[in-house]
Order: sequence, then C-alpha cells, then structure tokens
Amino acid sequence: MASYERLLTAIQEGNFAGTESQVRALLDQGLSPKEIIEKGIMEALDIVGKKFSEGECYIPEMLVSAKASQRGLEIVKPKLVQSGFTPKGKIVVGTVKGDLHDIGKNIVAMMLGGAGFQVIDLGYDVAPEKFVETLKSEEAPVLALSCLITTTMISMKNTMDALKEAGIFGKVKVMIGGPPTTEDFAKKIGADFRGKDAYDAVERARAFVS
Ligand code: B12
Repeated sequence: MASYERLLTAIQEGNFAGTESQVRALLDQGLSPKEIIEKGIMEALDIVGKKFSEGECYIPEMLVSAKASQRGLEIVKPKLVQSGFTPKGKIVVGTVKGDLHDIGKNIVAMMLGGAGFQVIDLGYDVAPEKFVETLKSEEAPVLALSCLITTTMISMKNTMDALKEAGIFGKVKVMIGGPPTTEDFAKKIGADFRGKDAYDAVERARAFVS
C-alpha cells in the first residue's frame, strides 16, 4: 500500500525505484498529480532543505533526493499534460544564470504545459542573452524566470536589463518566482509579477495572454 510517508522516505533516501513505485501507486489510488507534487515531492524536498540548513545532510544527499524527485515528476507529468487543450500562447521559461536549481522551474513548466501553453524551457543557468535571443526568435509574449539562491537574484535583474537593451522590455510580460524573490524585488527590477507557486504562474499566464 502506497502512502505519502513512504514517498517522503523514498525521496529523502534517494531511492529511485521506491520513489517511482510510490508515485505510480498513489496515482493508481486515485490521488491527483497536484496533490502528489505538493504533499509528496515538494514536502520531501522541504525536509531535505531543512536538514541541509541544520547540517544534518550534505550536498550529495540533497542531490540524490533531487534526482529521485525528478523521477517522480516524470511519472506525474503525462497526467498533468494529458487533458488536451489548444495552445494558449508561448512562454519562455528558465532558471537564471548561476543557478542550477531546476525542480521548481520544471514544475512551473509542467503546469504551464498542462494548462495548454506552449512552453519553451531553456533549462537552468541561463544567460540573459539566451533569454533575449529566444524571446525574439520565438516571438514569445511571456517570460517566466526562476531562482533559488539569494546570490543569483542579481541574474534576474541582469535579465531585465538585457530585455531593456534589446528593446523588448514592456513588450514581453515577465513573471518571476522562487523562494528568495519578493513582490518588492519584482517591482524593483521591472518584472510584471512575482508568483509563489506553479498555480500562480498558470493563473497569471492566463491573464497575460487574455
Ligand atoms: C535540491 C536542492 C539542491 C540541488 C538542486 C538540484 C536540482 N536539479 O534542482 C543541488 C544539490 C544541486 C543544490 C545545490 C546547491 N544548493 Co540547493 N537546495 C535544494 C533544496 C533542498 C530543494 C530545492 C527544490 O527543488 N525545492 C522544491 C521546488 C519544487 O520548490 P521551488 O524551487 O521553491 O519552486 C516552487 C516555487 O518557489 C515556485 N517557483 C519557482 N520558480 C518559479 C518561477 C515562477 C515564474 C513562478 C511564478 C513560481 C516559481 O513554484 C515552484 C513549485 O510550486 C533547497 C531547500 C529548499 N527547501 O528549497 C536547497 C537550497 C535552495 N540550496 C541552497 C544552497 C545554498 C545550494 C548551494 C549553494 C550549496 C553549495 N554550498 O554548493 C548549491 C548551489 C548550486 C547552484 N549554483 O545553483 C540553499 C539556498 C539558500 C539561499 N537562500 O541562498 C537552500 C535553500 C538550502 C538551505 N536551506 O540552505 N541544491
């Protein structure tokens, strides 16, 4: 019998097979992908993050937990995306330069994809110029930026500056997210919105393109 407790343990232990089987079994039990992501995957990473802060675990443990989470996410992804909608618009998504954290960004990208947007995911450690180049070549009206470390917030500002230099500031709607970001920070760098989670991202993307 699958349970959130078992999923939390599997992710914390970096047990890939256990993570996959718990996620599959929770889906079979009728639990929603949204709930599995929130109560299972994100909760487990929160626990790992707290342990890391308190010196109870180190980067290798954090990394295997992150990889286990990604395996779990791959399993829920088709369920999120399968509802079958017409594309609602293009959104360029990425984690900013210097930052390798991509789990939250992947969830945001997945949810946007699931909500019918055409997502162009540039991955992590993305340079400002790359965002600009892609926004231009794809003629995408929305940009979603993620960052997890306080020291990489500056890359969000640099990306906004690059939009200004390229003459597309104001023409592209920009949303930002990730724990160190705030609404004040968004205002300061000229972003249109700061979202707290992937649901905020979807809601705001809908408003941006409507
Ligand atoms: C997993 C992890 C790693 C993995 C990342 C693997 C990967 N592929 O992502 C590895 C091991 C590589 C790693 C490395 C490091 N990490 Co790390 N990591 C974490 C950990 C445990 C989980 C992060 C995570 O994935 N959370 C789950 C996701 C789902 O949440 P999320 O990203 O916040 O996303 C949600 C929302 O924020 C929001 N969101 C996110 N982006 C966006 C964008 C938009 C537009 C919107 C609207 C919403 C939105 O929606 C998401 C879903 O709802 C956190 C601790 C924590 N509790 O967060 C530390 C943490 C982020 N790491 C930290 C640190 C310090 C590091 C290192 C510097 C450690 C070191 N000394 O080397 C390196 C940095 C490497 C680098 N240059 O990036 C610190 C950051 C502290 C700070 N504030 O600056 C944390 C907070 C740990 C801690 N407590 O100290 N890390």
